[in-house]
Amino acid sequence: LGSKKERTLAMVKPDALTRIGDIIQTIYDRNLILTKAKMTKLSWEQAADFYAEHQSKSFFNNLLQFITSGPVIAMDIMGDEAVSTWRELLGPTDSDTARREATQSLRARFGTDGTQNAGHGSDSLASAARELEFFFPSTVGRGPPNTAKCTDCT
Ligand code: DGI
Repeated sequence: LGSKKERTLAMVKPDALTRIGDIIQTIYDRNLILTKAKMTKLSWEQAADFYAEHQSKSFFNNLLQFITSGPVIAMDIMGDEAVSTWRELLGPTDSDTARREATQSLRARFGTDGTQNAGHGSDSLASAARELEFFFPSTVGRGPPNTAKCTDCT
């Protein structure tokens, strides 16, 4: 009643990769459904594309250095207001700020600082669409269909 089913792109950054178990537990505890996951190491060019909106920022190089320093895990998560719910689970951008808050968050638990902050979440439905396509490109027109049916992942 009144709730909006959404999907969002969640990404576990290199500093929190070993905490993937706790992070997936947190997703399920909040009634979000993990429908796809992929571990990959981004090239510098891919990272610059993903974070293109920040290219003029002072922290852009540090951000790319960090995000390309090791593998990331991209996840397609679905549920009621998934975009804002996942960002709420992440907490404030700066992990140290997150640790000063009363409520626990993933960045408070697993982040390091303002750059190494454990995770990413799309900030709008439009960003989610773009970022989901970035990590999980539509297979239409890309060769033979995948015959492995997933009934509850679309
Ligand atoms: O959506 P968020 O990840 O919370 O934050 P954002 O989209 O404004 O910035 C993307 C990432 O860039 C963020 O997760 C960490 C990094 N970043 C943002 N603002 C700063 C920053 N890094 C540093 N060092 N300093 C900043 O002010």
